[in-house]
Amino acid sequence: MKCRVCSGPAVIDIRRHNANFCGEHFLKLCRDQTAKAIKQFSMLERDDRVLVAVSGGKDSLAVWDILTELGYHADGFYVGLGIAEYSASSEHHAVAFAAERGLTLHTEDLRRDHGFDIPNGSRAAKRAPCSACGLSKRHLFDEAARRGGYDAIVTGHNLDDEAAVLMGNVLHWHTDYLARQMPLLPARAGFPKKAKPLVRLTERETAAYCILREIDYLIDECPMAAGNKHLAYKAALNDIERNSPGAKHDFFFRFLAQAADRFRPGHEESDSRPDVAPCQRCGAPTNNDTCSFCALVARATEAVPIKLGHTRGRKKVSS
Ligand code: Q46
Ligand code: ZN
Ligand code: ZN
Repeated sequence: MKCRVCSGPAVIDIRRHNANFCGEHFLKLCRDQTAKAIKQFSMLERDDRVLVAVSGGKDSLAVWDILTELGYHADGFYVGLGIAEYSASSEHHAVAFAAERGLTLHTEDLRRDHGFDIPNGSRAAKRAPCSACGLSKRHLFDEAARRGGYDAIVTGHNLDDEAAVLMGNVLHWHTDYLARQMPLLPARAGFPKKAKPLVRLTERETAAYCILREIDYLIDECPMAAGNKHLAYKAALNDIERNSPGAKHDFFFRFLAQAADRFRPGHEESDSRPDVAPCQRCGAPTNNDTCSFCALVARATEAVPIKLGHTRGRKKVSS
């Protein structure tokens, strides 16, 4: 197996590119594909201050590493979810990555700063754990970016993630979600722009990137993901991809090129969003008097007697 670029010994085959790559040229391919996605979707300006949502897993550490390699000013933001050993280990990996590279990582902790954790809080609020978790992370990333004056929030979503979400949205024709399934969501009404620069890479490739770059990432999946439909869609797409290399890429990128416009604001099939005003509790932009996160905090803490710590707000752990 020879590298397509230099004919040296290859370390990875990528069937959808019909090519093999040595370590050096595979790392270059990952950086090039990320730069191509940033350019293709006008995700970032060269002088943007970027806040990377870091979980300690392969994708978030890979995107943080690649953006730094590409010369972007990228800081990290980690949210502690209070999910037993998983959260302890994910924080350890995020903190260690930042410390080893002299990068700035801000942290916030649901239990310490907001009085609940995902397992107990979601039960008390009668929400699915991933729903409470997603809502909390979106809110806290937005707020951290607004407070810190960041221009963009970057997440490590890869091609497998986006194709699986698309499959779920198409299967159930969630047209309002299809309208937002773009690799770049522009800034609007107090929310910073959100970008997914890894959409041209699969999770196999981000894992290989981390191994070759000697990035120590959290391998364990969140225990709350078990039974998640998203995982079933990923497995189904992997089956299809095995017989038809490139199908996953075409499914997602041809949707973007040929169908996504139909669901965007301004098009008759898209939904229209009402104006936003500051949340009466936290000041975040919201469509209601109280934002969804503050409503979740109220319900999640009613029945959960967790003592608040002394430290509120973001904590900078490394720079
Ligand atoms: S961390 Fe949170 Fe995921 Fe765990 S509780 Fe669900 S959403 S599975 S990215
Ligand atoms: Zn090579
Ligand atoms: Zn609020």
